[in-house]
Amino acid sequence: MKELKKYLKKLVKSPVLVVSHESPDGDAIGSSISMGYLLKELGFIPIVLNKDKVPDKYKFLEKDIQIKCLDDLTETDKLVKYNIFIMDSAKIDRIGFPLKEIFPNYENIVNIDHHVSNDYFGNKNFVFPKMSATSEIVGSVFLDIFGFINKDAATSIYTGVMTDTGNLTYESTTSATVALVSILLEMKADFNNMRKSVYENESIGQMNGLKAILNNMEVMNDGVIAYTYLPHDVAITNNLTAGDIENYVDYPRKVSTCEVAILFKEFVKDEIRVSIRTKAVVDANKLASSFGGGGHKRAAGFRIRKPMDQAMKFALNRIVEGLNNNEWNN
Ligand SMILES: [Mn+2]
Repeated sequence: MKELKKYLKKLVKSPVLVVSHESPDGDAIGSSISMGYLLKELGFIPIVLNKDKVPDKYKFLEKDIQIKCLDDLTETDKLVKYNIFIMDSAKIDRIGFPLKEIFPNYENIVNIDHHVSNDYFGNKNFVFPKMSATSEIVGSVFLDIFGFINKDAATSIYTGVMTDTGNLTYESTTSATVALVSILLEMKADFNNMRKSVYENESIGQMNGLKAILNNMEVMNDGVIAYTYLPHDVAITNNLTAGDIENYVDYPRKVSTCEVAILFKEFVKDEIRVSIRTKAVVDANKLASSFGGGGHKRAAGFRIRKPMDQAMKFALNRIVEGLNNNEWNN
């Protein structure tokens, strides 16, 4: 963390771009907006960018700093020699667009992340797997440099930390995480607005997605595996994006016997996104890595390019086999 502080304080004034992963979640948005505020405090005029639109529930975080899409940038904007900060992304391709093609003249990649599966793709890498959220990294370095965090940045960091830690209940939560949250509240983070926007703001379409997910839920292996799926037609009819249902994998995890919860999602035909959550024994990152994905110990994901029924059969067979061989234990 000292290294990151030193790096930021010595950073030569140059154009900066802040990017986080596609289908952004609370931490991707919280960490990139708060990084934008931090860079602003340091005297930069940052551009914060994401391949995808900000999900409605996180729009309340866009105040002085807003998140642009690639279409918002002109051709001249794209030719600038940027220092590019990439937030909350374990691998460079998580940003969802070819960096070199879109920004051919970029100078430097600064990789700021907390995924254990991070592959150190940056020219500078600040990877802290013990941090509960990338937003926690930004929060602690912000505080370290300035001794305060402005209200809007504090709200962004709060949102990233709370959404990535299951409201401070996952194992990734440390006493430092809780201490930071306490400071964020002192800095007037708008927790009320966060709760209303993020947790009490679902559309009927999302509820229809949830109905399908509950309807399709099954258990196997004596209930150790609980899985369900979101069919393509339900996703399309209800106009659902990954961000809309990011937490619904928590439902199979609620089953008492469940150790591995799985949600298969088909937003694009024959491209199945698989979310994995585990409770205590199985390392979700190891499990997902064996399918070419990755993530954290309790939350990870991967993709399978097959029709839904084949993808489910393939993944479930392999997961049963792996669990029987204790392949992915902590
Ligand atoms: Mn994160």
